Amino acid sequence: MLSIKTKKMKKIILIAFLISLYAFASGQDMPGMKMPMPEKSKKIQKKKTPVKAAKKTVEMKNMKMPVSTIKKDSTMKGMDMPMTDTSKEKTMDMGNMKMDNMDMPKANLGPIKTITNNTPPRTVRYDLYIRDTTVTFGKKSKRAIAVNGQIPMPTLTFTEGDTAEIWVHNELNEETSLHWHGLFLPNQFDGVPNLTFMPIKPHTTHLYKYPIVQHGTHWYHSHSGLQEQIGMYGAFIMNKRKEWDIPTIPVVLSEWTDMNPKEVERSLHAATDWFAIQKGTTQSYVEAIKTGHFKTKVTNEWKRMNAMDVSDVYYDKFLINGKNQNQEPRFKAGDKVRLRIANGGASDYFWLTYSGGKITVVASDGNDIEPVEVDRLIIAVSETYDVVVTIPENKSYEFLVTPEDRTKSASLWLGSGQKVPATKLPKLKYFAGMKMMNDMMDMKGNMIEMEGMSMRNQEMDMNTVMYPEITGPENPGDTTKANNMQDMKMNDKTPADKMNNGEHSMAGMDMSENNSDIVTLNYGMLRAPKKTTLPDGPLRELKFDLTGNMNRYVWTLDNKTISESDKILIKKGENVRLIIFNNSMMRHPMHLHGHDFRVLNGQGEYAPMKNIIDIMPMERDTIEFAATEPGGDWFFHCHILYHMMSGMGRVFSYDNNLPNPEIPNPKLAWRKFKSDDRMFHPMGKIGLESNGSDGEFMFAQTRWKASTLWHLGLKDMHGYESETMVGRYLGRMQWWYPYVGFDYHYKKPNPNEKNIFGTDATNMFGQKSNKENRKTVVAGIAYTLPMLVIADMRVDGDGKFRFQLSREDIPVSPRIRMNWMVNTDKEYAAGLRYILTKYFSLSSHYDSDMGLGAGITITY
Ligand SMILES: [Cu+2]
Repeated sequence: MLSIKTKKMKKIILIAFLISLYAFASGQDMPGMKMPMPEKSKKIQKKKTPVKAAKKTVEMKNMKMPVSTIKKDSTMKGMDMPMTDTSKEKTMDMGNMKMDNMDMPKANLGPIKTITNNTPPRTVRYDLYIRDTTVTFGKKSKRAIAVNGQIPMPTLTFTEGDTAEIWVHNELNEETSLHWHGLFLPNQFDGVPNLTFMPIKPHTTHLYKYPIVQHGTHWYHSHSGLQEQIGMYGAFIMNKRKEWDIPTIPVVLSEWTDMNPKEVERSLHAATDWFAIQKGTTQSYVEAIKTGHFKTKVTNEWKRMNAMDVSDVYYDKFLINGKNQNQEPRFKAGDKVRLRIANGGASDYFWLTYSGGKITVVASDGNDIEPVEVDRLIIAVSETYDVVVTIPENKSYEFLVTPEDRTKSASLWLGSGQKVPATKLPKLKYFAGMKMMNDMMDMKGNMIEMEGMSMRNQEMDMNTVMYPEITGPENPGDTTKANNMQDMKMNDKTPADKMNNGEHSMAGMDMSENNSDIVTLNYGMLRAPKKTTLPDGPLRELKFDLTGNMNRYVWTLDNKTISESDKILIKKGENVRLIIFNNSMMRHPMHLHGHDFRVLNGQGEYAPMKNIIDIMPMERDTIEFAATEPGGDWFFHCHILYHMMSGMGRVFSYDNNLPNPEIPNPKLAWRKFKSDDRMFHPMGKIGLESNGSDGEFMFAQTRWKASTLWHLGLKDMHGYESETMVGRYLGRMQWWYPYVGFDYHYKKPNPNEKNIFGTDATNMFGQKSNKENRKTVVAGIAYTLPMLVIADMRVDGDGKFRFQLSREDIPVSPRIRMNWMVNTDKEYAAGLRYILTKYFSLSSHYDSDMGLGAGITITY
């Protein structure tokens, strides 16, 4: 029997739940409610900037940026910036933080001989045979696709003025396509299946024939499904009539996974963190506590974020021209070598570093730029850069290619003799990154824009806080770093503090003391050698937000997928300006087909021309292009393969409606084109334990989810339940999930039941329970609360209410996940799972109906 007092208590608790749900649902904190974190009262100290004689560095420590909504002041408190005019030295080099109007580290390549091609323009024919093959790049032999027996596909070389005649022989048992990335060509040859032509059917031949009207380093790849991930990428080089007479090597970068890419895609949608486990980047509570970042972790989950990540997929190998280790021994001391680098990876950015000295960047996306000398650069997915490196002595120098997540690397060795390795990039400081993300994101899941700070064109790499080579080690035990760390800690205020203070600080953004002389390329440094101003014409301005939802792996523009949006009509002769804000937690390499755009990077009339723009979180970038094509549909999309497939893109369509001879049925083609991001992915979790089986299986896509879950005890008194539901996720962050379904519940009453809430014959609302024999429809709404707790309110056809709180997959340790659930039907459960492999975990859980059990859980 329950006392009246406890009954009252329960009602109070319940009401409190409901009120808090309402409060969070409306996206606001309760008045006077604070984050559940202790406040810090330490005052922030300003530190004097050490101005060294030759190297001018700027400290961004304790840098605060006023948030636009709170203060309109654009001064940067606590930020001292000694402006210098030392021309040779890097001025204001704050890691990657470069401010406007600064001298650039110009390069002096010295005299380079040129060679003139006097062969008259001609038709260059290639025959490409696309075949299935088996490779062992990783640990196992796996299926791949080779062209003419090669991975990467053969390098296709032309000279400006030639005509390309490329015969594609599809010997696969599936459709394929080839897209010529960065090329200006008639739309019907652009190679986007179901958009610019119909896919190349199995065992047929397709001819691409178009004039070569430009020059530079480009590449080509399949635009069908996930074929690009398993070998369908290659270099596409268009020489000028007059080229530099130095050795030139096409360098195609890529990743390899032993996992079938379809499974990669499904796993991303299934929100498994198996890739993080493989990378060792789970960022669990145990790791957080061990490294003193407990509060950071709590804040992160409070803001409903999952672990910080810089890349989505775990890869088994990284490849340069199809090999992990490449040798080019033919070079001698003093040789200059031009590398024509294309990132043919499906989802990874790469750091490029060289042990033989500086890297001189001479072109980007096939367009020449004023040479610029750097220590390193990052190449976005599908970008190309031409760089020149020098062989200093008769040794073998390492050109090191490191994926952004720094899990592994690949090397190209230039020269022969003693090996001179490049410095490996140290592991990322994930908790520093997490802290930064916490500060960048508000409670509604929006990236806070820093006014008065130019967050654009990669000029300020927020990820710098994660780079130990610039911001020092994660947990320095040594005292030399004590001051440094002290400063970082001072910024360790809770978001609530900051909001209260009306300011926003970039916690831990210290980019000064260590190695600040590393010069990293950013878009602000790219300057075209000739004016790139657009021809006169009417200007169209379009704005996009890059949006996404990590948890459900939905990637969109303005919260709409490709299939949810219409084509954007443009007119020949007009100039189109795109202002793009990245309101997501990941960087996105946005690519426009068939046109180069100017990147408005502060270089005025000399803005560089590119076809890819990497946009970091919180950045607002502006690009513009002249609509010069006679017609056609031109794809504009994120080039991370799995982002594109989930719908991150748009189609620019010339409004003159010129029929495309390659698309006989445009309506059907358009429908097929949109099917990629509408795909449902299966996923599930099946527990087989000594007390019965608990599980859930579902099919989900961008918005819709159909699921069935069950609790099957071994005895009648343990109960049997099965619930099948269909629902739709709402809102940009998809925190809301209304659903309808059918619930079947049978349970034999247990007279000896030991329920902590007393008898479960009635629910907490005082309604008589129908769980003994429930066969009824249900309707409800679930909402994701801070700490990633799911609140679920539902009513069934018998008029019974149920309110439930639950949390899945709490990352206790790198491989241990915890879950719990409690509801007003007086049901509760808690469990632990130790992840053995991607699909199997050891698990144990206690359930108020089924008791304690242990066994295995299959995750799919
Ligand atoms: Cu993307």
